[in-house]
Amino acid sequence: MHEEIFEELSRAIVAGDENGAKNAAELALKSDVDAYEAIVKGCNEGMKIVGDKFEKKEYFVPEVLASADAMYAAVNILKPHIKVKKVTAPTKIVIGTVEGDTHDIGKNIVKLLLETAGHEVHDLGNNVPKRDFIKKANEVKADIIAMSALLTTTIPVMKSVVSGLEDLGMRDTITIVIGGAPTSTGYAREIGANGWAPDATKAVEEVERLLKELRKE
Ligand code: B1M
Repeated sequence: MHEEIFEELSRAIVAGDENGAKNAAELALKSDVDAYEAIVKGCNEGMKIVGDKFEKKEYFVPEVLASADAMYAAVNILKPHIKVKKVTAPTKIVIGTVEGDTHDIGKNIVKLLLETAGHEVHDLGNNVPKRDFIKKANEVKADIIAMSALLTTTIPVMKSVVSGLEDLGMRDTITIVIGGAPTSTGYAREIGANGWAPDATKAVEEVERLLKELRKE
C-alpha cells in the first residue's frame, strides 16, 4: 500500500499534476505513511525521473517547471508532519547554490532533510557568491558550509569558497560539504572539501559522519 502511494506521488510529479500530487500527499498522511519517507521515495524519486526525461529530450523547461510546482505542493503538505529529530546543540549549517547557478530544487530537498535531522540550517538560496557564504558562516558561527551546483561551469566557485576560508584563517573551523550532479568525491578531495554526497539522504549521512569525525567519536 505504501509503495503504491509513493508511486502515485512520483507519477503525479512526473506528470506535472499539482492536484494529483496534493491528493497523493494527503493520502500518504491519512494512510500513516511517514512524511519523510514520502518525500524521499515519492517526491525525490519523481524529480529524478523528470531530470532523466529532460536529458532524453522527452521533457523541456515548461514540463520540468510544472513538475517542480507539483513537487513543492506535495512537500508543503508533508513538511509539517515530518518528525524533526530533537538535538540539544544543533549543528549550524549554511547552505546555498553557488554563484552563477540558479538550480535549487535538489538543494531545497537537501536543506529539508538536514532540518529534519535536527540541524539549524541557514539557507542563502541560489546564485550565492563566495563572500556571502563566508559572511553568513562568520555571522552565525557555522559548523558547516554546504554547497550545491548543477552546472559544470559553476563548480569552481566551490573551490573559491575553500580558498577564501583559507585566506581568512577560518578553514580549520568550518567543515565543507558539496554536492550536485557535476561534483564527485574526487572533486571534493581535489578542492579540499571535507565531504561529498550524491543525493539528499546521503548528504544527511555524510554530515553525521563528518560530525562524528570532528567529535572524534
Ligand atoms: Co538546468 N541544467 N539549466 N534548469 N537543469 C541541468 C543541470 C543540465 C544537466 C541539463 C542538460 O542540459 N543536460 C544542464 C547542465 C549541464 C552541465 O553543466 N553539466 C543544465 C543547463 C545547461 C541549464 C541552463 C544553462 C540552460 C539550459 O537548460 N540549456 C540554465 C542555467 C541557469 C543557471 O543556473 N544559470 C538552466 C536552467 C534550468 C531551469 C531554470 C529551467 C531549471 C531549474 C529550476 C530550479 O532549480 N529552480 C533547470 C532544471 C530543472 C534542470 C534539470 C532538468 C533538473 C535538475 C533538477 O532539479 N533535478 C537538469 C537535468 C538533470 O538533472 N538531469 C538541468 C531534480 C533534483 C531533485 O535533483 O538537482 O540533481 P538534483 O539534486 C539532487 C542531487 O544532485 C543532490 O541531492 C539532490 C536531491 O537528491 N544534491 C546534493 C544537490 N545538491 C546537493 C548538495 C549536497 C549534497 C547533495 O551537499 C551540500
